[in-house]
Amino acid sequence: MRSVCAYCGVGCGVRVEQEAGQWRLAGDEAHPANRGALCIKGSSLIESLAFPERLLYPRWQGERLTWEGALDRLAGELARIIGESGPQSVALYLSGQLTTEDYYVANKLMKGFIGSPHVDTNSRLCMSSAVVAHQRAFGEDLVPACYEDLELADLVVLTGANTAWTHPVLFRRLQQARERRPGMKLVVIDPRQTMTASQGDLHLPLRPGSDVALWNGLCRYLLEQGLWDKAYVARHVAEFDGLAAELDRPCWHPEAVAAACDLPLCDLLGFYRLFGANPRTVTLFCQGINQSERGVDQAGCIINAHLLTGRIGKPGAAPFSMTGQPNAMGGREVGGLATQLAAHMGFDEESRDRLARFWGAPRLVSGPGHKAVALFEALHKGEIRALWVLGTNPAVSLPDSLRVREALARCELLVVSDVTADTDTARLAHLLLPAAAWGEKGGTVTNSERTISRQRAFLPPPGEARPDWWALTQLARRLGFAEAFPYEHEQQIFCEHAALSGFENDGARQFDISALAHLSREQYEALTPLRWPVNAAHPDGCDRLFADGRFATADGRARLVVAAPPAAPLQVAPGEGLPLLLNSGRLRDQWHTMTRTGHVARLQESEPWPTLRLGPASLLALGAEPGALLHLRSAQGEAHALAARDEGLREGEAFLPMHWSESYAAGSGVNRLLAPRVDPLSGQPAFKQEAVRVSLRPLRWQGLWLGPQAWGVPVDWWARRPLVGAVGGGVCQWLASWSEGDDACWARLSAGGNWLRLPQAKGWLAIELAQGRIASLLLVTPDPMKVRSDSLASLLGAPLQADALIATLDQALAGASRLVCSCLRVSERQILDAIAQQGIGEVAGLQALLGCGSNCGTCLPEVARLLACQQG
Ligand SMILES: Nc1nc2c(c(=O)[nH]1)N[C@H]1C(S)=C(S)[C@@H](COP(=O)(O)OP(=O)(O)OC[C@H]3O[C@@H](n4cnc5c(=O)[nH]c(N)nc54)[C@H](O)[C@@H]3O)O[C@H]1N2
Ligand SMILES: Nc1nc2c(c(=O)[nH]1)N[C@H]1C(S)=C(S)[C@@H](COP(=O)(O)OP(=O)(O)OC[C@H]3O[C@@H](n4cnc5c(=O)[nH]c(N)nc54)[C@H](O)[C@@H]3O)O[C@H]1N2
Ligand code: SF4
Ligand SMILES: [Mo]
Repeated sequence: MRSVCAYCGVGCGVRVEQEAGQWRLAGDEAHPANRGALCIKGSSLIESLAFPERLLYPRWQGERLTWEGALDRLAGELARIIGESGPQSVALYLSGQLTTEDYYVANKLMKGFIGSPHVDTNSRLCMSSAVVAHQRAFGEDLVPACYEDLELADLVVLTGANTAWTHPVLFRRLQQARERRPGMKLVVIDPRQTMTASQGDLHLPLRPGSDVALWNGLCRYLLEQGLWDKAYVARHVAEFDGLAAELDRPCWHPEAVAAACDLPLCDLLGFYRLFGANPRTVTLFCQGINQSERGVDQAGCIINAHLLTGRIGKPGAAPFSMTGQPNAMGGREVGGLATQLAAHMGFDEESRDRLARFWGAPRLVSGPGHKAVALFEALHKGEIRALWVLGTNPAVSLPDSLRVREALARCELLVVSDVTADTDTARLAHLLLPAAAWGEKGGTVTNSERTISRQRAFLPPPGEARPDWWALTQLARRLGFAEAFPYEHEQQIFCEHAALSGFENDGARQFDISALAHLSREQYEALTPLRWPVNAAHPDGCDRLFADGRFATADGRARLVVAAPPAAPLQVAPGEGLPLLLNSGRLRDQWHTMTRTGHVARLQESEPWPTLRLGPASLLALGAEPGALLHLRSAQGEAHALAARDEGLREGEAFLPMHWSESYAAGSGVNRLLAPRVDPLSGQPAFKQEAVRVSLRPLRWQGLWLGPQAWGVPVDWWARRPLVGAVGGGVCQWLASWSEGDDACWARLSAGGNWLRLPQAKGWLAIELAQGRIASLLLVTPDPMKVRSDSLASLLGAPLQADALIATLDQALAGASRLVCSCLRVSERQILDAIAQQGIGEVAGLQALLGCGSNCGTCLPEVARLLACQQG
């Protein structure tokens, strides 16, 4: 059966088949996004379904109840709250990981029938700056290009995107195109030298937040050098004079721009020349551009450069906003953001009237609702009394997360639909609703290049888990809207959505999939990937928009935008500790708040612990070795993480991954530190910049706990991961204490259970015995980072034998080796040994011997770096 990956916005097709009772998954060769390739996350989809705490039944305050009971209760409570405080007192918070069908029903119910405009989505944190930039420039939220354009381009610019890690299959496509056409150039613009940047022909490590200067500087250069397309601009682009006047200011001179961006002038000009010389240029941008107080302007300035040169709507030429989540684009189609209506309609009279008639909606909202950050603020104030969260974990992913938690905890009625009860948001819910997971539900999703793909169910939902659209439909019926919510199958919803996109659409809205409005159930089941629009003019879909130079504005012309100089860099308040600018983002093998990856052992191995990445000078200034516990403080809050060395950071800057929730570590979530600063136009939070102070946290003891369950005693800081190497699973947990000595820890341990304490050179090992076998253990050691936990894990369940114990301990203490290639499970040590002992001198040789980098290839630059270090 064919389906589509549940992780990133590349939207790779997968094939799932049963073999000898086991489900096997592979890439779908027929899917246009990936042509058979998959990255490590995609390949781990089947394993990811073994959720540790699957939510199987509806629960009200922890008590199991039936769906009937849950929905009656929900409808009753909502009706009461709406009766008392009006429809504006209830809200929905949705997710780019829902299907288009889920999303459509949620929006219709709230914006058309309940009459509350407060429906926003985690796409606000992700895509909303790009959405507004598209609307400003093109008149509609339209992504003009397709993935093939990255292969056809002569110059690819990746900015604010760590594509090698976050959209690996697309990056692989790009790399393969570069192998075929070595003349093709790749420029990466990112303050960090990421795995993506290290593979570029040119890396511009610009000062964070200086992107407007970089792109305005480029536009000025293009004008000055006569490298713009005068004829194209004359015919298809408006507001040229305004931009030209702005660009005349001295702050956009190359010298001034180089200073603002903190880049060598020759590198800056090198990029400008490359851009000027290559008509086939694609600029792909992602969160380094969107997640900023200037997100809309930054995206707008990138689009300006493409409009000025007419590089849009042509093969190999476009500005390309890459979407993050598998269905961020589908959410935008149905109006998932509080600032839109369905089918790319706005709140103008005509659109509202059209939508109200199409839906037969009694209470169509009159204007936009709260954007995510404001929505949670309204919740905090009690203006919103009931909130239903579907498919997202706002307690972790919103900025100022402690305040968000407070808001959630105060909420009178918090409903959470999720696949697991083990999320920071779900733990605060009054009503928990069990959602069918990927693999258990059908529907459609749209990827970054507008390709609509079918997600198909191949597993029965466990327990009483149900698709989200079903729960929403049942609620709608209970609230008295049965007639407008007749859905018994996703196909009915999809066809209605498709029909709406074409309803009274004379071409003014380019999002039009009306050719799919009459799909039968069989046709819907058999639907193959299609790139929208899919209508009378484009019955088979459409690769590129704006090919004719006509945009979705009233006069058909695109708009250039004027953006003022970037604001002054963030200042760190005076105080103790090292002042740093904190950046945040993603790791290759984790997905967001880890609910879908944290329990998969092989996805944990390359980065098992929450680490703050710092440059060598910062580490030196702190007196911290890698693995030391650090305390981070900002105006907003505090957090802890382990020190890690990253030579690719600009000095004075640090990077903390966004993934760690309270399920996986004590207070290591980056959003505890971030102020809720947002872009004024899009409301997208500025996740990439916060001023922090960092200091070393001196410890009384620390160590590793290995056991079947998590450590049960309070301890100052901990982080945990699934245990690799133990029969029957278990937990490996890093424990650290600054308030209590190790003797107190031992006294508490030995008071219960059958414990043995064995002194070590620098610490001790405590072993719990049950029926003569090792049940769990605690190794107190000054440097847990260096311990091979998989060796230790082999002790669990084994009988206590002195020789074996000593041999295993020696092995464990001899040092852990980081996993470099997650796909083929090749560690740094294996690679170094192959170089030193077998004399392998080339990446290809290492690939042939060990297999590293031969699947998704994202680790190849690291393999090359290890080789260079050993040889150098
Ligand atoms: N492995 C993995 N892949 C994912 C996800 C995941 O959780 N894990 N999530 C998916 C989702 S929802 C999304 S939105 C995408 C995000 O994909 P990306 O945007 O590629 O990922 P990020 O790591 O958030 O940030 C990208 C880069 O922006 C840089 N940056 C920071 N500040 C600036 C700046 O001022 N200017 C510029 N030019 N760059 C800056 C950061 O250093 C970082 O390397 O990834 C998707 N893919
Ligand atoms: N500091 C910082 N913060 C960030 C970012 C950053 O770069 N830095 N990036 C932001 C971005 S771009 C994004 S997209 C967000 C992501 O942040 P979130 O959306 O909060 O993160 P997820 O972990 O993906 O949450 C999805 C939830 O839905 C559940 N789920 C999975 N499938 C289903 C389903 O079918 N139905 C239902 N009902 N539930 C399901 C999962 O178990 C999980 O709990 O984080 C944002 N926050
Ligand atoms: S690149 Fe994205 S869509 Fe493709 S397999 Fe990996 S996570 Fe899934
Ligand atoms: Mo995202």
